[in-house]
Amino acid sequence: MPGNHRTFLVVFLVFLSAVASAQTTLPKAVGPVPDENQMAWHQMEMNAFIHFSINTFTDKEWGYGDEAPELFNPSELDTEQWVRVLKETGFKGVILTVKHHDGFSLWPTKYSDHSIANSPYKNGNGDIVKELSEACKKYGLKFGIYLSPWDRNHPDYGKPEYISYYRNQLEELFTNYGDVFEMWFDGANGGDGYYGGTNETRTIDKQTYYHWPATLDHVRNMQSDVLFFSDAGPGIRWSGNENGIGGRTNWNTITPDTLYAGKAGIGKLLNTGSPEGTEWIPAEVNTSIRPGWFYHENEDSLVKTPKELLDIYLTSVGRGSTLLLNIPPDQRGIFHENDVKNLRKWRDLLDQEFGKNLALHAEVTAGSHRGNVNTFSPGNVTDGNPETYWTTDNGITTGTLEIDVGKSQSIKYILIQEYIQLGQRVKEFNVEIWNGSEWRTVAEETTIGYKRILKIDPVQADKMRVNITDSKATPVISNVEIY
Ligand code: FUL
Repeated sequence: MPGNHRTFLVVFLVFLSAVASAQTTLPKAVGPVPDENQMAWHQMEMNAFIHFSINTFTDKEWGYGDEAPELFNPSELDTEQWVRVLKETGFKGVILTVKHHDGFSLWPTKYSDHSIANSPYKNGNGDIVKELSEACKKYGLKFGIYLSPWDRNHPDYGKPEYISYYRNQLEELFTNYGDVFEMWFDGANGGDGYYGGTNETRTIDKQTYYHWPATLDHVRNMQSDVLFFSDAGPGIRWSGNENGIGGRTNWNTITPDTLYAGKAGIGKLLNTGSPEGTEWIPAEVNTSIRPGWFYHENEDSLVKTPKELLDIYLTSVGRGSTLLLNIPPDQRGIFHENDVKNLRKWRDLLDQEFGKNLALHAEVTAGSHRGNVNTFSPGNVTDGNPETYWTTDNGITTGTLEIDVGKSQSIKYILIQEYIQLGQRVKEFNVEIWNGSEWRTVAEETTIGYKRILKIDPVQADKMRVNITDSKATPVISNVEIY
């Protein structure tokens, strides 16, 4: 063989082996990816919100800020009852309104008299932030806080001095009660209030008043793992409504530059996110088990039914979001019987609907898989291991997974997960079932994300196909379940 031919052959072989090894290496991440804390948050799936404060005793949703602390007097407060019920029904974390818009603090803050220290509860020696954070530790749930930026009691609200007050309160909360997994800032800010007896209307510039970047840095210096929720993040974004409805198209990415808490008209964008978003800021779906956020006796008959809660589960967790479900303790300081009953029945319903995964260890085939190596084989989506996945060669952005459940069975739900540690990719997919004689399309959807659960009209089938028809890059699917 002449020398130049030999050189060509060697170069060609090196080229071929480079192509082959590129296909057997892990796919590169595409776009923004979740950080470790966000990933842990995705895996929590369901957290509880607890609205409990002076409003519980005045029968209001928004206190004006002039309520006497003496009104706060729960007779049977038991944070362990809250946490036990939440644990039993599948919640992984709890976020408490430690101070709502009325300014009343549930812990004995040094910086204001408008707190539990001046209430009859435990003769002024109570601290509900402590009680709940300890109950969470005991039962293994994560603890989070909602500290309303708006304070209708504080005389300095609207002035620069209030920002120091707000930061001082954050210092107490982030240094005395252990780890805080999520910090919730709501968008309602400014308006009329008591404000130290002036009874006036105070407005603030929502974008600049709180000096958010510096305030968040201040918190990060105390606890670096905390995730900040607000309309636009930076850790977690709002889903744009309070009805429990995550986006049917739901990108975990969004470009936050011009977004801020309380900005009008951004609900739709927050609901769907954007495929080209520059940051990983997933949506949290917050809603209440009752019409209001706080307990009102006249809503005792309006607690959401187990079936309504299942629907909310499907439009939140089932759309790749984390659910934050509010359960407000009553004036006794415990969850009301009706709420507990419906939560438990909802849990039973979830266990019944998602009790047996028909796809677990089922046989799976795909048109192709990356590098033709086992590491990326289609069987990874039914192996019950969230760390393994099926993916394709670079440049291939479509693909079909065919799952054989062995015999004809009734199918009602299909659950699919992307391996989002490598970015969210799938833009469009559909599901077909084999009814014995032909393939029939039962769902046509857009995004998958951390988890997608599709409810279909129950059908008898023995085979199912998930067809990825468009993706930002090679699809990376870690899990498929069938119920
Ligand atoms: C809103 C507040 O105004 C409501 O009272 C409630 O706390 C809800 C979760 O956030 O912004």
